[in-house]
Amino acid sequence: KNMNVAIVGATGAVGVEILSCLETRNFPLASLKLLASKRSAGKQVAFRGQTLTVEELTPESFAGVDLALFSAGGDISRQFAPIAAAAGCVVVDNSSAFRQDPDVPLVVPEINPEAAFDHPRNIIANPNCTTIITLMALYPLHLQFGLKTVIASSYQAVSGSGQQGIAELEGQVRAIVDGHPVESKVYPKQIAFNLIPQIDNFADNGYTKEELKMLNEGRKIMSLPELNVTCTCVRVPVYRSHSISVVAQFYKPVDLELARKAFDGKPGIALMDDPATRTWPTPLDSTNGDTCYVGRMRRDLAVDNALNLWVVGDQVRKGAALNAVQIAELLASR
Ligand code: A2P
Ligand code: 11C
Repeated sequence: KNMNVAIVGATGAVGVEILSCLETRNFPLASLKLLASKRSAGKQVAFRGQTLTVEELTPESFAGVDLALFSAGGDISRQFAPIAAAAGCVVVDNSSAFRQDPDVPLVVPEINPEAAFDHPRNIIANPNCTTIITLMALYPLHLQFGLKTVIASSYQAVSGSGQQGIAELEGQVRAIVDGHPVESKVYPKQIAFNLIPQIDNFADNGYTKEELKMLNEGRKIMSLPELNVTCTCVRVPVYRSHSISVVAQFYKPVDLELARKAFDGKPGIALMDDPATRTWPTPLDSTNGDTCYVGRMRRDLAVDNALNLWVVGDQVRKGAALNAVQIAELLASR
């Protein structure tokens, strides 16, 4: 059925991409409301040949709205998602605020679509971007061999920090090339021509919260409570698309040909893997696209029953906006 939809954080990096996904995928809309902070109220945005005006988010914003796609950060979600839900609106929330709530499903449509329909709090959580992209590659292999342990390092683009992350990288590159002093506001150190081995805050065990999302969200999405995950998340001076280097250990013996075939016909994920022709995916290959790519797949030499692989995906798209819109499409289909 056609739905009355609101985007909360419509002017942000993810919000703009949600708008684009709704447009290009021909989402069945009855109406669309764009919500952001007071700063953006009155801003005009083109959509399907019409002009929409951004409105300030208030507790009254959700009257008559069936579905709200939230992407304005955890604080806004914590404050406004329950208000929207109480108004009878189903929330698809991009923040980490509700992901571990047992009454909030955490959904990747290619993996656990049925979970989207069991949402007692009227809130559905969209997983962390690095987790979504990694699982897009690991889930087909899990179905084949049974996933036991994941050892990963991520290479995460600055757009994961929103528009301000993009602006900081661009500003620093310009400053350095022009010989001006570098200013860091978003990141604790210079990101241009550098790497930062901390994403999100530290937990007590020395891991960052971003790293623990891969563990906790991976277990919940794939219903694998025993899954072992260890991860180091690194910010890299790339505008867009996250990359993940993964060693995945399985219960069953792995076979490389079977592993390659595991991706045949699977939506949203494709092999880009041919050493003979130097074929492997880079962040630029997935940027602005819907598909995640796997390359460099090989039997791991150090870990038993394991595959070593390289995954890339557009984290603004499949890692956030597209996944949220796919969840919305599931809801609209019933
Ligand atoms: P605004 O553009 O008006 O600041 P990003 O992740 O790219 O930084 O974007 C964050 C999004 O969240 C933007 O759309 C931003 O709107 C929105 N946002 C930030 N603070 C608020 C707020 N207090 N109320 C509503 N929306 C907000
Ligand atoms: C980043 N992955 O690249 C983060 C942004 O839990 O969804 C999104 C954080 C999250 O900084």
